Amino acid sequence: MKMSFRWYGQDDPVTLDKIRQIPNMRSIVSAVYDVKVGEVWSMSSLEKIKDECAEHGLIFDVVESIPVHENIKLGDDAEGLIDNYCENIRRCAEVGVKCVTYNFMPVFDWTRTQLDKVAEDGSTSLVTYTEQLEGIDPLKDDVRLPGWDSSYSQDEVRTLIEKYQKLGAEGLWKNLEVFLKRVIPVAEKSGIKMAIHPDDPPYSIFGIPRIITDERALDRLLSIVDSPSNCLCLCTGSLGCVATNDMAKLAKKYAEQGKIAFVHLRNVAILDRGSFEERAHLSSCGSLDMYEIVKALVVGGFDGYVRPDHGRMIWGEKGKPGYGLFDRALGATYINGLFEALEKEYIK
Ligand code: DNO
Repeated sequence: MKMSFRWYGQDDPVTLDKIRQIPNMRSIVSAVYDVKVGEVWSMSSLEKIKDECAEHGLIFDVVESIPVHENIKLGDDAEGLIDNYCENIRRCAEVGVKCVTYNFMPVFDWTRTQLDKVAEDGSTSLVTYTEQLEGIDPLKDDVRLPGWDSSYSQDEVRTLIEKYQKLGAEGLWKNLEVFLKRVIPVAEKSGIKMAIHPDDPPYSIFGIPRIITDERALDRLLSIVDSPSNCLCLCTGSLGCVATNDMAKLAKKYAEQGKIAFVHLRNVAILDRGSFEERAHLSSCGSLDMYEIVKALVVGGFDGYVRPDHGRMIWGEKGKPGYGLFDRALGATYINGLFEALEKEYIK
């Protein structure tokens, strides 16, 4: 297992000085944020991230994400944008990146209805309550939810939503297929594993299709291009917020197939009707059995990247929702403990 931590670059209040002090920290997960989605990343921006990480004894070898432009997902004049995407993969490889995370979620990336739900112990975390989602109609209301790309105006968001509603799930699959058939061979040649992030949450919202939601979808995705570079980012908190996704089973199956390039470890409490709360990483804090999930990875032979995913805000920390230092560092330490114990037990 290669322990990693997400870093949002120089503006991130969680600095590399701090990240390097977390025990067993190895890799930095980052991206180029100085150009618009769809454009080519400059080599100097990539090299700067690499050098800064190296100065702190860390390796920049995971990218999260090279975002996929909406026109690629919509199959609308996508050719040149896919060319740029391939070029970005080649450039990432030049600075030593080994794994690139991406998602194929229409319009909205991860979606929560509240960012600061106060728990009994005074910590706050991100939650999605279905009753709050049901009160929102993005076609009528002016809404902004956390995780959404703020570069779109409300009118642009409405137009996009209508296009996706028309496209439907099968149309989206078709465009994913076009994308993968172009991108995966380039990644394979560049020595990069492409790790698709599941939809978060893994069900359709506002009548827009979401397709990377369960085991069937993951099987279908992997069958589109047979390549060691066509891989998964197993995000336990995304897939795991619906009880029908058995995370330990999925971890074992895809680890054995060598298809898990990256793991986001996070615990959630599954509530009624699709609602869920993000919780501390420990098994007893949420619905997921983190021990069983890590055991499945270890026994399945997983040797990719792991990062503690979203943390709560604790000890008065203020920062980017889900991406403070303290709770993610506690998560990393817990995850280190699980891996150490399980590797000693099962890897002889
Ligand atoms: C949320 C993240 C996602 C993820 C993208 C990958 O915190 O896990 O935003 O980075 O979906 O493309």
